[in-house]
Amino acid sequence: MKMFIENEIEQLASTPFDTVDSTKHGKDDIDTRLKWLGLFHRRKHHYGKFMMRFKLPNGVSSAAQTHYLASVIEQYGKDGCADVTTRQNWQIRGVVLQDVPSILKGLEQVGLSSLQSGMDNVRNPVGNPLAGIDPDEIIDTRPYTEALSDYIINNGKGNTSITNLPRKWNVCVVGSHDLYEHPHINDLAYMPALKEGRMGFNLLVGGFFSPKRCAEAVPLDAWVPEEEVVAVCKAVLETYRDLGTRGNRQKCRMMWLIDELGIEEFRSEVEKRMVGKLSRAANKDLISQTWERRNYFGVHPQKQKGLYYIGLHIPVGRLQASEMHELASLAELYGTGELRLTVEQNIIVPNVQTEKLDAFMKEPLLTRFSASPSLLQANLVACTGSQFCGMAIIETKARAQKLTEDLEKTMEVTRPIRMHWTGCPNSCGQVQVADIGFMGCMARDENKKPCEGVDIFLGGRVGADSHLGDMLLSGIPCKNLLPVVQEILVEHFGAKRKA
Ligand code: SRM
Ligand code: SF4
Repeated sequence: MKMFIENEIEQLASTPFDTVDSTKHGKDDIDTRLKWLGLFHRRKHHYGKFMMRFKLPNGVSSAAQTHYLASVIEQYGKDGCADVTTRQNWQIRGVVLQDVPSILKGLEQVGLSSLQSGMDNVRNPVGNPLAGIDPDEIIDTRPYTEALSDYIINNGKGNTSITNLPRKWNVCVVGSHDLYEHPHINDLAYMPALKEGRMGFNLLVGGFFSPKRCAEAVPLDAWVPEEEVVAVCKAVLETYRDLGTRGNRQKCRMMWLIDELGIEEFRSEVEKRMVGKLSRAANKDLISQTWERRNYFGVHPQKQKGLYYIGLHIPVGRLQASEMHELASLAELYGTGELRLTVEQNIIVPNVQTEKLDAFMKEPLLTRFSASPSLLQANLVACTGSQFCGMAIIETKARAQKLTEDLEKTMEVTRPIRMHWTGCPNSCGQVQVADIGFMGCMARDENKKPCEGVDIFLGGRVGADSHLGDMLLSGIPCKNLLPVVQEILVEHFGAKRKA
């Protein structure tokens, strides 16, 4: 943070990479401390190159932002690419240290920040990807996710009071019955709820995934009016910062503190850090328990008459520079330049007028980013995996694509099936929320030789009856996966084999 606030990054960037990497302190800067500035050195699989992660509240990306990020990665040739992440965010790749000061300036000019996006920091605030455009929305989440982000990074200047949390921390604001934001797996989730006629939010706390333990968020029995969204976030974060354990990193997420104190004691610690009393939860939140989660692909009318949003499928969230430029240009030509990123690693183009719809749907880019993806492709999610991630046990993105294509060729399904892949037990690809989840592990082949494999999860739910899935099978070699998944599709999802 000091490097950013006092501009020491200029000095680091002007030192040859090998020189920085030759000392213990320099190595630690490169591999760990730069994560506070959103820079992740890919030492194992992309030496000398950084992944850069941002704050993109609510997943809203303007044309200027999308074009700018594309212009950064295009200078890195085949090393440069971008991903839509499972927190409706952009990540770019190929960044070299010497370019960082100019990239930071460029980011500022387009209103983006990479601050505090890794290590023990608050991650991208997630909101409803259809905020402000959905005829059925309960509340527009954008003002809240933006206010949260502004507080978290102090309007892009850095907020050092919350940059040394016991561990990472996730927040989301729910805006529709669909629960696109996955409130049950965030450390703090705001659920829209009316109390005595006032709009506000009931709070859920403590949802998280980690290799040793996964927990669904629990009610805090607290309600805040909409104007106290930031104040209560600050109070929860300060409670966690002040009281959370800082020992074994497998036991430091906020739920461990909630368990240690008990929910009432945790609540009273939060209340102590607020001005005034914390209200008890409203009797009921505004989420319908019988709502069927909607599909956002294709063309849908917005709440604004004569305007439409179009959901596009981005295969496993990966884009090249030219594709990002093209998407941003399409959004400018047909809409207002804006893109909405989703936690399923897809993109929605909002604000397209009726008379422009036909031409939009004929754009060549839609043959790659389909508006009507197949039932198996549409919700396919895959984390970074071993192509770039040093923690990965297996390759994910290409493998997820290949298996899905093989399943499409051989199976007939009648409803969307959400398949998630994650390269290791950290579960960045959220296998526990998937219909079928694949978590990377080492397995043994028929000759007892170690090979890349997966543990298979089944039965995760999102939406009204959200709950986490359980492991069904363990240690299946990846090369033997096709018949195993075909069988799961038949047995659990009513699929039929093609002739
Ligand atoms: Fe994650 C660490 C990628 C969402 C749980 N995650 C990492 C690192 C930074 C590891 C590293 O240094 O290489 C990965 C960077 C790989 C790369 O090069 O891209 C990484 N995580 C991702 C992304 C990009 C996956 C994706 O393909 O979309 C997601 C970025 C979201 C963002 O924009 O900020 C991502 N990670 C998640 C999620 C999902 C979520 O937030 O809903 C989780 C599980 C939920 C949670 O945290 O409660 C998640 N990531 C982890 C963990 C395990 C945390 C724990 O408490 O044990 C780690 C490892 C760690 O922190 O020690 C980790
Ligand atoms: Fe890397 Fe593991 Fe996260 Fe995948 S789940 S991005 S392999 S840390």
